[in-house]
Amino acid sequence: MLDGRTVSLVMPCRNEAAFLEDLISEVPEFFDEVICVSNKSTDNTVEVGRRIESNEPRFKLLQDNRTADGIGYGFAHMTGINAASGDVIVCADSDGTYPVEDVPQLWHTMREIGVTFTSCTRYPDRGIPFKLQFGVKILNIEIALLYGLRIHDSLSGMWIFTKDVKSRLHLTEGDWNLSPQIKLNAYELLGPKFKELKITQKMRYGETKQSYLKTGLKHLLWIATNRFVKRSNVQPCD
Ligand SMILES: Nc1nc2c(ncn2[C@@H]2O[C@H](COP(=O)(O)OP(=O)(O)OP(=O)(O)O)[C@@H](O)[C@H]2O)c(=O)[nH]1
Ligand SMILES: [Mg+2]
Repeated sequence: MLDGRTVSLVMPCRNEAAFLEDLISEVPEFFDEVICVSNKSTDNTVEVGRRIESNEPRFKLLQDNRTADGIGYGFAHMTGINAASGDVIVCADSDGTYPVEDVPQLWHTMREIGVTFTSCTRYPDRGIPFKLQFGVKILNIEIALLYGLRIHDSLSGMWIFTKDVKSRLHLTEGDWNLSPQIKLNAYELLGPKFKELKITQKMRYGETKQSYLKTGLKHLLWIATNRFVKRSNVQPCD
């Protein structure tokens, strides 16, 4: 609980069996609920998740096996967010890179400045490899030019938002593009109640499986296409 509000943590998860128990054992007490959504894991993520469920009452392992071009990151998030019952919802990867322990401070800042959706930015951070910094920068510029949103981290995978925002985000992207979509939809919906707040990324548990160039090019295309496709179901800012 934070300030009398219940808090849910939603994490997409594919093939994270080796570190899932460690990760969940470190989830701070203020989270009332932890929902991990596996998508076509080929290791024993699901079995490990079932074992954690029997020891950790806050933990639930869900499965969503839909994919778009083999990726289910967005589908997993949609399922997890939909299932989350908290007054405040925190989304973060299940590879240990996002500092979920910083949520109380971030939430405090959100309340102080009257924000209902935060995208947690990893940038600026000189420690992040140049090719990733460069790729994210190009997407940030594309978003600024096409949407008028100045953002430092178009691909951050950590977001904090309130329950009332959840049902109005109208998420549809099943692959990696859910990440820019959630930010753009939140910004369109909330205007100044959308804000980035700085976090410091941590080292990943395990090896990366990400194809940075392929994923980056797909983002570049999606961000442009989305700008000119009618987004009739996103309500304008309050
Ligand atoms: N459910 C689901 N989760 C996924 C899928 N692909 C990746 N994930 C999870 O989504 C999170 C982000 O994936 P990562 O592989 O870390 O991608 P990334 O953060 O861009 O790259 P890294 O530099 O390797 O951290 C991780 O927690 C993965 O377990 C998928 O297709 N389905
Ligand atoms: Mg990651």
